[in-house]
Amino acid sequence: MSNSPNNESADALFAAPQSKVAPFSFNQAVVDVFPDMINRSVPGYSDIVSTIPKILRRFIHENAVVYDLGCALGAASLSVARAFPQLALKINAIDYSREMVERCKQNINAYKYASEIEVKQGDISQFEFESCSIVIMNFTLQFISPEKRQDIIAQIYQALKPGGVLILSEKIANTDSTIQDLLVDLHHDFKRDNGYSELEISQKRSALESVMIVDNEPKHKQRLSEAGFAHHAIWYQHFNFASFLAVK
Ligand code: GEK
Repeated sequence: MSNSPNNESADALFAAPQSKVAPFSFNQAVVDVFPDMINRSVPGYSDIVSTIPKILRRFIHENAVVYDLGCALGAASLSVARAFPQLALKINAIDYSREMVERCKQNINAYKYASEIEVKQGDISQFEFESCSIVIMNFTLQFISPEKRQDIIAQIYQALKPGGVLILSEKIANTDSTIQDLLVDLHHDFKRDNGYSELEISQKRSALESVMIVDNEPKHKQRLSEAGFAHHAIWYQHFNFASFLAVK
């Protein structure tokens, strides 16, 4: 599936043996293969991106302020803008990686929508949110230090208008170790089925070890409740990849 208008390359970043695997970073090499990488690595990614607007139909309105936090190449922002061509939304797409932001701007500029999509480089753990109706955080919180996560969710809750919604997608860990092992194995099968070799799977795993720290479902739910969200649930799960929705 294609999420960007640029020529896309296949992800072979971890195909050759590396004597020392460096921690994963969202650099130019990753940006160049990102749509291929995320679709072949994250079960349910394209379903989630295409279903988000169907959920948002119930929350969206003319001039709604929308945040796409950790926007990467803008897949979620573009999915929303495409789905509501009649609405002038104010979509704020934010990402920490300069290289992602540059490519994201090119993607966004290649389309014309009623909605304004503003792409900005920024760290969402230090961001000041304006009042908004919708926040999308699609596989981003997992890359932020665990000690900053509660504060980010609390800031999002504060910024949302009553009746506003947060969509939070994450890789999650299962609290039952037998099920956790099974889900990890099924995820590796998913990657094998998508053409990744054992070496690619294991080197990518090492690269992500210190960079992507996953929480379990009770931890996410506790964090959402503590921030103030009275209503939240998982609306989608494929193996150990889940998407929560939380309503203020
Ligand atoms: C999608 N949402 O395609 N502040 C801002 N951005 C950050 C931060 C931070 N502190 N830390 C990491 N990022 C996208 C996919 S990818 C998911 C999101 C993945 C950014 C980082 O630069 C990267 O672009 C993104 O979060 C995570 O719907 O690669 O698995």
